[in-house]
Amino acid sequence: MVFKSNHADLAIPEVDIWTLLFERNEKEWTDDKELFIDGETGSAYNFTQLKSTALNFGKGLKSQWNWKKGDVLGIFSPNSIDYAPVVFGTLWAGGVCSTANPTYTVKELAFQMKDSKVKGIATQLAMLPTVLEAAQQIGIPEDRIILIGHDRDPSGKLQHFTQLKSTSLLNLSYQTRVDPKKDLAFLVYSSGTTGLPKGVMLSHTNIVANVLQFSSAEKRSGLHCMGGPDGKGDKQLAVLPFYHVYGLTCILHATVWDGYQAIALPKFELEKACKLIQDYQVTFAYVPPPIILGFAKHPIVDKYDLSSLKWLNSGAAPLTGELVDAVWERLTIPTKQGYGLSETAPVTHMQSVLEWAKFKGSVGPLMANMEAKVVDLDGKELSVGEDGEIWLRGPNVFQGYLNRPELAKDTFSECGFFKTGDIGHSDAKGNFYITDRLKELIKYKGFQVAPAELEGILLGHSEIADACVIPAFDRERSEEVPRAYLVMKEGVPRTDEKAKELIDWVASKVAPHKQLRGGIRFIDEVPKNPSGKILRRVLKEQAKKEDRA
Ligand code: 4UW
Repeated sequence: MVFKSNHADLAIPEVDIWTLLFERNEKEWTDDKELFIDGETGSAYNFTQLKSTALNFGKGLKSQWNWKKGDVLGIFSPNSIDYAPVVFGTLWAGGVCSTANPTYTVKELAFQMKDSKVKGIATQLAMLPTVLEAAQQIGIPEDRIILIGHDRDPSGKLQHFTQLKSTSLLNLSYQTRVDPKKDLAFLVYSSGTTGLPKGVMLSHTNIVANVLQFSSAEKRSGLHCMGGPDGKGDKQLAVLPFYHVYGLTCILHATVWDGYQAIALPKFELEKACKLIQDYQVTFAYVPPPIILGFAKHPIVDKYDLSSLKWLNSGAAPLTGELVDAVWERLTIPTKQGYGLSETAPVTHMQSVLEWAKFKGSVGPLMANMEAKVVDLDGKELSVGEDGEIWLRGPNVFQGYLNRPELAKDTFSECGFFKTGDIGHSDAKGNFYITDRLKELIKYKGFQVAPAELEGILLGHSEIADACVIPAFDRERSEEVPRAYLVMKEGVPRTDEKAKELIDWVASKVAPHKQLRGGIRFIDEVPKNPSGKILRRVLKEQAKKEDRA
């Protein structure tokens, strides 16, 4: 059967993101309301400042960098309020943003920037050594690197994004027109169901649709924008990284659409987050489960008055009912859940805050304009209560993987459903439950780890004959972690010391979230099917048994 959203379809306008957010006739709040506030310095952008800074940047790109429709800007930065004008200015100029994880190594950054063919990179001073090296490797000249954030380049060589000059040529002062349905707005990277990270092509319409779907779901939840210049109204803690689609749509875009205030922190630190909640009277936060765990269990939380918080929303990784209960017992606030993927821009399911206790463990019903199928391994459609792979269709579903048209047939069904690689079911009321993962992906604290990437690195080691990386479960911290099963070459000791040496060796080559926190196990052979495909399930089951023991 096809599961349809319980909510009436929304009219999704055929406009680009800039037009939706900035060329609007009506909004419930005034232009001088501060939308993005830097939690560390207190500096802020109100709507007017955001729009004019973004416009200046967009004009600067066109004048100084000869920016054309479809040109790509790489953004490599932790959360900064400058992320907003840089993204929106690039979109105004017809560009596409390729947003990268700010903890990437040179190699990881160079891979994404090259793959998405960036014309320039926006970054922060502290990250310059990584960017300069990556840029040199892929042939991006130094004058195509611009800074965002507080710090300026002491050598004066690199421009700050606010310094890009625009000429007065008339044709450069108009927004570059795009086709919202076809033209891309973002390239975010995801490994999908298998293999290495790939550019997820998100069009303007994908994001416009998801902002509206998400906003209407949250309004049903009782999130209201009562804000005005006095700062009243709903405020969110913006700790989800803006480079990730969850922070990009649900914070960066939704804040401008709905007029909440977003208090931005470059990095999650529980004590700083608690202090900001207390000082700014934050009312809600979108966070992954490890942060929920902090709110539920960490002693530091008791030092602060968090009574302004109305609810938390968890997503990006599984959340246990015990954790939901623990938050309620400590803070007397609901923790609701959402679900989505980079490929769906991202939100597809959203629990209402009014139903968090009734359907604990559910990610909620399908959002408006969405349809789903649950299918077995042969593609047979299943019905209510039966677990199978979740397939999704809607205006927020992406355009395919960049430069990988051959993946389309495995990614989409014949009737245009996107195959998520997640396993779950719907109950009779349309609430979905995610119960397992069919795909290879590992999620560490909500961050993607592609097993194929770690296996590639491990196979490059002179002592390793074969490798398989799978998700293990760290029971103490209640989180998924990558674990490697290795076949060593003859004569190599299979000792704890060797395992530690290899774990450190991998750590020196990857971003922190990809480290082998689940350890290394030595085996005689990686299980494979007759055509040589790794049978991950076998090792996943083995890991499950080990982790339970
Ligand atoms: N429970 C179990 C969940 C859940 C989950 C995601 O890195 P990506 O591509 O994307 C994300 C998106 C997170 C997200 C989107 C919208 C939303 O409302 C929300 O909460 C509000 C979170 O992380 O990884 C996608 C993969 O992450 C897993 C699942 O395996 C999915 O395919 N995942 N949310 N609630 N697993």
